Amino acid sequence: MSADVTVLGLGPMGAALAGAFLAAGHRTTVWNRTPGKAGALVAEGAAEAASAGQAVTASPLTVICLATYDAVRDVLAPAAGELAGRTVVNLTSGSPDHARQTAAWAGLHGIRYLDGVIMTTPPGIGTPDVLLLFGGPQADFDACRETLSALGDPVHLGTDPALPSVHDTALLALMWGTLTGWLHGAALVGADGPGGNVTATAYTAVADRWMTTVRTFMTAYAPHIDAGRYPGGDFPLRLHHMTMDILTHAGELRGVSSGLPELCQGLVGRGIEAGHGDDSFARLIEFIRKGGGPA
Ligand code: FVH
Repeated sequence: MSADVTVLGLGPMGAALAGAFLAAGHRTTVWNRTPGKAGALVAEGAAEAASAGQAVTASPLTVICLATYDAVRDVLAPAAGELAGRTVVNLTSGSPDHARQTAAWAGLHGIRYLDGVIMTTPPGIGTPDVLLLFGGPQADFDACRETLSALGDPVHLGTDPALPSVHDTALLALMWGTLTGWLHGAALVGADGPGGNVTATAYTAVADRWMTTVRTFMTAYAPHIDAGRYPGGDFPLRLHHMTMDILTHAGELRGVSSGLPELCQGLVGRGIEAGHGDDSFARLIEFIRKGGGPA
């Protein structure tokens, strides 16, 4: 038996969520502040409710996905009575404080609450390996895990409702850092030789293989960060710095922007100047953390 689910908010993401629940066979009730956005979903079998309060009484589980947490408060507060004893999964983007405050509010009203983030854009919803991250009581997550799997791969990070938001920004940092490095590489290979003879597509096929090695670096360095000890092994900061010279020089030869190599080399240089040339790359976390460097 597929569980019934209510979706509050039919922006691009809310509509994609509702569509995925319908596609997975869940009886789905939808509501949006501004009428007129439910037509396509109703045609696919959704029930449209006249108010948020009416919508939440249709299902044991309500998924809310609005523009802001202020909007979430505006919508949920008047429906608090109807929501008591039911579960709310909030997939609105916000800060860790937003998540904790909303969880505390839900607790006061006897509402089961999970905070979550979606690590994709609307067209990715319903893809089995797309990450959706959740925080809140384990039992509440377990109770709706199967329903949420209609959206992608739901992962429970822990009982703290702020954990998804904390990971959201960290994963965005990883994405933009990685994409900037990839673009820099595409600019380098595209500027090589007369007319630039390596296409971004050809370069990306090789870069994709290289990411396997980059992942092994992350996996090896993470315990260094957690332990606060950074054994350099056969690839210490000193060697990173020398290798970065090659990158800087290659950019100069091809007239490619020097912003990224300068950023990397500046950071590694600070580590070496502070006496950490024999340490691993992970030592640089101390120059990135709040305060910008060790005492
Ligand atoms: N779209 C995306 O790619 C990203 C991917 C990652 C996560 N986000 C977050 O999802 C939330 C919803 O995003 P959205 O794309 O659906 O569109 P938004 O424009 O952010 O939200 C539109 C809905 O919010 C409703 N809304 C706004 N203010 C209020 C309010 N005061 N009371 C009730 N509802 C409100 C709006 O209603 P309406 O304007 O149609 O009446 C839409 O339903 C968001 O947090 C992203 O960061 C999406």
